[in-house]
Amino acid sequence: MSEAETEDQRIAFRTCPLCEAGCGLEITLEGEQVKRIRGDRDDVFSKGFICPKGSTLGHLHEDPDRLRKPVVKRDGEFVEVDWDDAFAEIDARMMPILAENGRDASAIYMGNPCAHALGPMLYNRAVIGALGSRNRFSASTVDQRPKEISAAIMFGSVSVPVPDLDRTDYLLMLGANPYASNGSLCTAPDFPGRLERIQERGGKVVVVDPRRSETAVKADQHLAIRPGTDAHLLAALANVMIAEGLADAGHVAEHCQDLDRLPEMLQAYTPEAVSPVCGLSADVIRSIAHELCAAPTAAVYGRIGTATQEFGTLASWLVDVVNILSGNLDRVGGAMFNKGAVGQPSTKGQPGTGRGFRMGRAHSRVAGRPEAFGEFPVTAIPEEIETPGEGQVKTMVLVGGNPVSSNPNSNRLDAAFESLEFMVAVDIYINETTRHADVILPPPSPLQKSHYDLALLNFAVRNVANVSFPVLPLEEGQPEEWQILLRLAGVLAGEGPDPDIAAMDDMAVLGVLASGTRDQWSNIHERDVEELVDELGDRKGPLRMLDIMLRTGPYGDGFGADPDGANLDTFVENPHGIDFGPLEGGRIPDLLRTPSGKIELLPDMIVGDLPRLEASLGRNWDDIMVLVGRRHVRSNNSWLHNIRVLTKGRNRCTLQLHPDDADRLGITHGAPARVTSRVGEVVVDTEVTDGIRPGVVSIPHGFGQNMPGVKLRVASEYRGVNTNVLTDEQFYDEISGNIALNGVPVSVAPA
Ligand SMILES: Nc1nc2c(c(=O)[nH]1)N[C@H]1C(S)=C(S)[C@@H](COP(=O)(O)OP(=O)(O)OC[C@H]3O[C@@H](n4cnc5c(=O)[nH]c(N)nc54)[C@H](O)[C@@H]3O)O[C@H]1N2
Ligand SMILES: Nc1nc2c(c(=O)[nH]1)N[C@H]1C(S)=C(S)[C@@H](COP(=O)(O)OP(=O)(O)OC[C@H]3O[C@@H](n4cnc5c(=O)[nH]c(N)nc54)[C@H](O)[C@@H]3O)O[C@H]1N2
Ligand code: SF4
Ligand SMILES: [Mo]
Repeated sequence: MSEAETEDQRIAFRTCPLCEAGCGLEITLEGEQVKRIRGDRDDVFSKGFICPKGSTLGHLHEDPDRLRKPVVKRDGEFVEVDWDDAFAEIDARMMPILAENGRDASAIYMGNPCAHALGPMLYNRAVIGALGSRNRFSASTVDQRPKEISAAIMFGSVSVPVPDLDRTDYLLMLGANPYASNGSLCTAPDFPGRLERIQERGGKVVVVDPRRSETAVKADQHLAIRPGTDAHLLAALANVMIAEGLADAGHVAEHCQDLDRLPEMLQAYTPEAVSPVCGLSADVIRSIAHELCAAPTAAVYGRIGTATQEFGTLASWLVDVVNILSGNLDRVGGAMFNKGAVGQPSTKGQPGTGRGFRMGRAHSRVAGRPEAFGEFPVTAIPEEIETPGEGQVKTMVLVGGNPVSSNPNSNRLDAAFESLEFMVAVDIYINETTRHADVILPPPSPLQKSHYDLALLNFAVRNVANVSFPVLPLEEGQPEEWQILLRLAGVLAGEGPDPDIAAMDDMAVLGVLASGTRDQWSNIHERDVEELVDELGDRKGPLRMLDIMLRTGPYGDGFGADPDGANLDTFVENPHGIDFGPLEGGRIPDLLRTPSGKIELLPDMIVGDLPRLEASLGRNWDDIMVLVGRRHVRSNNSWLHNIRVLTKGRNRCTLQLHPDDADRLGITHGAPARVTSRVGEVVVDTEVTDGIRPGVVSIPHGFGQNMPGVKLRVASEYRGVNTNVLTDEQFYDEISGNIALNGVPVSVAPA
């Protein structure tokens, strides 16, 4: 245990909410002043690891540009108002537009921090319900939607297998750079350290990335693949395993449907056929296939580079096909499934009882893009705002997102947002997108919130859980984020500017408990709802919801059914979290929720898209330059650039360009280059480096805060550009509709 250094100091612990690693923080406070933040050495999962961002939560809290009161736009300028006035403004201005044009004249966009905060995770659904619009969008379709779809169709629920980093002997990693990102769809604080330990125990790490990323530098082998061709490579790995008799799915074989149809589906993808496409030698491809099968244990892991590209769902699917064929799915050291403390579809119900994944239950108005998980792809946002007619989007609700920075074709989207009749944002900053808002409702800073990684702990490489409580009190009058969202929901439901949110919250709890007591799966089956409510005590809001989820989850007390089980109070007593043990193998078939009770290896959606992949084998892949992204450990998408300790130093928003391309194009290191795509153009500082594949350029996303009206004094000074001015909303993965941010055709010239 750490100790405070002086009598006035106290130490608090909480989970860092900034990225998916979820590191434990040890925070030293003096009064309401943060003195120091370092890694919590006693955290059961992160064990003291921290990155440069985690120690800046105090700076974020103190940032004078962070909004502390709602702002309303008057004559083009934001003015601070009190909370009642802000909600009255929404009621007075947005409701008439909805009354006149119908609910589909509105849209909602939910950004990345919604997956990192309890309020939005549990109460966005109230806002969505109250808004009553079919136009629902989120950052998921600029990110992981392909993987969610591939997991849902194969396993029947969003059960995404994660590489068993701590026990594997061989890791093949595609399109991920955890030395910068600290991992994604694989929750593993100190991901870099876990990789190094694979090597220390004699294992091998292979990185597939068009750039020699920080992770590739540390790997045993780096394959500088051509962007957008991971599906080809993975199909070839599967092809070799099948053709050379190496494939052995092990214990999951008997639970796979269509295993016998795979050879025919993948026969075109010989190493020789994909070699010119991927830009990798056939021998190397063959050797990776052999190594994956020969290693005592191995795991294939693909992330953003494999998802946000032209063949995103096929690549995501193939990652698990290769895991299956190499005998590594669902076994120790392979690709395994987490068993989250709050319960998941895979720990509720029975195998063979799932309804199966369905998408396309609705289609967007203008381009007819299919819904998935209740959302349309973000690529449909601009046209839905621009195109007149019934259902034209005229008002927008934005929760924790900055789409003008993060979504494709930013210039078009920016103009579309500008044209909205009304927009309300729940956000802490006035940035590229929220500058278009009419009302901004700021939630408190992370240090004033409770926290639990409801979504991300389901992808953790151990079964762990950790609840955090506020470290600092709220400012006078400041509502919690869930209260803001519920009040907004009440207004949107037509209850006027001051709805009874306590009653709404109570109703929500009764609803959750009632369905739990009704359903067979629950350990509160047929219990009395009122009695259960009493057991929950005085807590309100997300913590009460979380308590229900923990109690009914796999380690929970079942409201007394298992006196040794956990509930929220257990976590009050365990500020460093609770470790429920390593991931368990052999969970298939129990965790499957497909209608067949099997792994559905060749779903129709995949079969329908494979011809597109096969046709691309004949494409001329040379001769065009393509753009990819990257991340830096000191950034977090678009919104931490206002923290000076993170942005100081050299310009990190550079165009990485190979020396051969630089020579050919006549561009020198440090000089500005003009990058042009179908939709836009930027001028950006060049960084000539042999750490990128010839024919590929890279610009990180999230920069370019220097726009009129943005109130981010530090970030606006930064010499960066918005790379999404170049990315193209017409370039997307066919199945999921997810945007292809990588492999975007561009031309480059001296500026
Ligand atoms: N070219 C390119 N573009 C990309 C990517 C890429 O790799 N390349 N990556 C994509 C990915 S993976 C993602 S997830 C998206 C992210 O896309 P978005 O979610 O649209 O963008 P963020 O930059 O994460 O913006 C987060 C917003 O939330 C606000 N915020 C911060 N904390 C809170 C909070 O606690 N509550 C609320 N209500 N608001 C908060 C911030 O001020 C900011 O406005 O970007 C995508 N864009
Ligand atoms: N420091 C920091 N950490 C973050 C974030 C951040 O902005 N900053 N964002 C968070 C979010 S929202 C997410 S989703 C995660 C993402 O986490 P990661 O998936 O690890 O994302 P990146 O670090 O962008 O690494 C992606 C890599 O893919 C490579 N790549 C690009 N195109 C291709 C391709 O076609 N094929 C292959 N094989 N590789 C390709 C890029 O060169 C890059 O090195 O990071 C999270 N963590
Ligand atoms: S790695 Fe992620 S969770 Fe850990 S301290 Fe850094 S930003 Fe926070
Ligand atoms: Mo993301």
